[in-house]
Amino acid sequence: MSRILKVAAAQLGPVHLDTPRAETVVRLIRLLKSAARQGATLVVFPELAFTTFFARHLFDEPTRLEAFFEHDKDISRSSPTKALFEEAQRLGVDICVGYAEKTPEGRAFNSAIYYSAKQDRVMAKYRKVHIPGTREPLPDKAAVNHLEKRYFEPGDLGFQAFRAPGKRQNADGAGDPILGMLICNDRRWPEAWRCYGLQGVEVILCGYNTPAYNPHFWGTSKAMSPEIAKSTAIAQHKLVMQANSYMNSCFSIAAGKAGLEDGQYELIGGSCIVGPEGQILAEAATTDDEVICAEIDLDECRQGKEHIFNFAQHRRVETYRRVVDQVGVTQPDS
Ligand code: CDT
Repeated sequence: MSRILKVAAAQLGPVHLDTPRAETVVRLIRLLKSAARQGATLVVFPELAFTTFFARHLFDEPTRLEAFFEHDKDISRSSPTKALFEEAQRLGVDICVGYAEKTPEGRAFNSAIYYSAKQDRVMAKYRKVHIPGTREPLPDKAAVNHLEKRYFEPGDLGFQAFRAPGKRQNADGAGDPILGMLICNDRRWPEAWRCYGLQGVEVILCGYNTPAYNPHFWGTSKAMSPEIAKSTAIAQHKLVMQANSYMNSCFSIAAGKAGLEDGQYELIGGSCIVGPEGQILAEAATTDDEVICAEIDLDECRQGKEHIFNFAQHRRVETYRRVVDQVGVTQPDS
């Protein structure tokens, strides 16, 4: 019995500092419509999809910073973001989208939500856990900052899997697809994937903004050329999506923001859809607005889940203590 789903990643080309939110929403809707035309019923959008990657900037004026956050509790009902959700409802397409969340208490998170068209509501929220970069700007004035630690708290919702209602194709007793969300840097942490793997996740939805070249943070060598750094960043992105999909026997959909923001800050493209054997099923060819689609059969997750990565049969938790008891490295004395 197959459980087939057509899914899409909606890659977004550059969004600039002064790009009005409404203009970006129009582009997101265009991508959504294109995915729907190709038959997709689930579309993943990038991290911080409504704005530029503002964490590279230090804002002196608090109001300037606040303008990048969504302050409404339910962005599927407030302007200008609600237009995207209304269109998803009209098309019957579920969406996962990232945004900068400011809670009524003033807490700031780098968040993603899952909107179910069938239920016409946001039915799951996730907040990025591993916050990269620094709190303070780098002393080197020429450096491109990455101030996520200044602007966001670590997520407090954990890695909670959920089912997408109504996305089961046949009534063979299998439940609706089990999904989990990740945001950018979280995709590099196997602990995050395993938390979802242990809930039987079948599809990971991941939005990202990954710099192509940022020698203060990025790359294995400061001497790396921008070209090598970019191809390495793309290779590492695919490596973690493919390896972790394989090791948790699940599909994954990665949607990036790409291209040159403000004419000088380059983000990698490489949006992709990966299968449970670690194989790439679809991959973006550009660094601009682009939709990629794949038909996925969720039952293909079973081979791995029932055999090589059958957790119940093979995991040896008595040997994994360090993974939760220890944060940093403790080297052996001898
Ligand atoms: N957005 C995000 O999390 N980007 C990181 C790069 C951080 S470099 C300090 C990433 O893992 O792609």
